[in-house]
Amino acid sequence: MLRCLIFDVDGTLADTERHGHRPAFNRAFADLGIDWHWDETLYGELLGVTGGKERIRYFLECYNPPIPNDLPLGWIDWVHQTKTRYYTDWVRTGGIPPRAGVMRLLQEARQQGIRLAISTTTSFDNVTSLLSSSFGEGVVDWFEIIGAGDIVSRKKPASDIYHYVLDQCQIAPNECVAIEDSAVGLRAAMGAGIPTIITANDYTIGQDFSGAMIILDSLGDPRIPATVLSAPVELGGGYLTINTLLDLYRIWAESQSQLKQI
Ligand code: XBP
Ligand code: MG
Repeated sequence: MLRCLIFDVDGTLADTERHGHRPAFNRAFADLGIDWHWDETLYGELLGVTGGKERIRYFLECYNPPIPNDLPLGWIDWVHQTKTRYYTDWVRTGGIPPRAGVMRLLQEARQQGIRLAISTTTSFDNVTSLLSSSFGEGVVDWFEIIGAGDIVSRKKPASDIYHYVLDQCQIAPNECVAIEDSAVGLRAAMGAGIPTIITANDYTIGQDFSGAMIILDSLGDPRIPATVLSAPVELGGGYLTINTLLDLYRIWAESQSQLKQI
């Protein structure tokens, strides 16, 4: 039985990578006199590495960028803290709205008594700022558990953050559905045995989503219908309802029991 929906944050709940994280990184680089600019294309590549600090380190190792001589010790943390400040300042203005269909699906899930949780690579404070400012006061409390950031040592595509959430919720993976936007997120959720829905965005649309229950370009809404990229069921009205999600879950559960019989 489906008991819990586990949401990713960046790129899934809202387009925070495009409208928040990337510009905030660039402003932080400029503040420290680091002559780097992560444009849309480059940032799309760098998103293969999750975690802001990890992303900076990966860029240093693999892209051979110029580095000023006079950077203080621990400058990566400094850049990341500065970036986080810019990010949360912007988020707190309500500047990044929920993606299409997210609020609707959250509300439907609550009405049906389905539990909600979050599994993300970004920090707890980034998540709560986004939820309070763009989703509404009190929405933070809709989520039973917010598994975030450095609470686990290995970030996605490792499954640690999903295992953490399952553990905290005291729930089995096959009683949950994860909602992710990226191939790394999909690997993390599926690695923990959780069936996963993909709502791709402009950064992730061409990625390999093999194994996902359904692939959409958003959850969709009556006025902003989703494009279906791959689906075993009809998406009535162009948006994913809880009832369609329950159908998908049944199909997934049947396929699992057939696999066991083989
Ligand atoms: C997305 C990420 C994060 C953010 C930056 O996480 O990869 O690294 O880009 O976050 P998810 P921080 O899709 O799992 O929500 O700078 O706070 O690390
Ligand atoms: Mg994501």
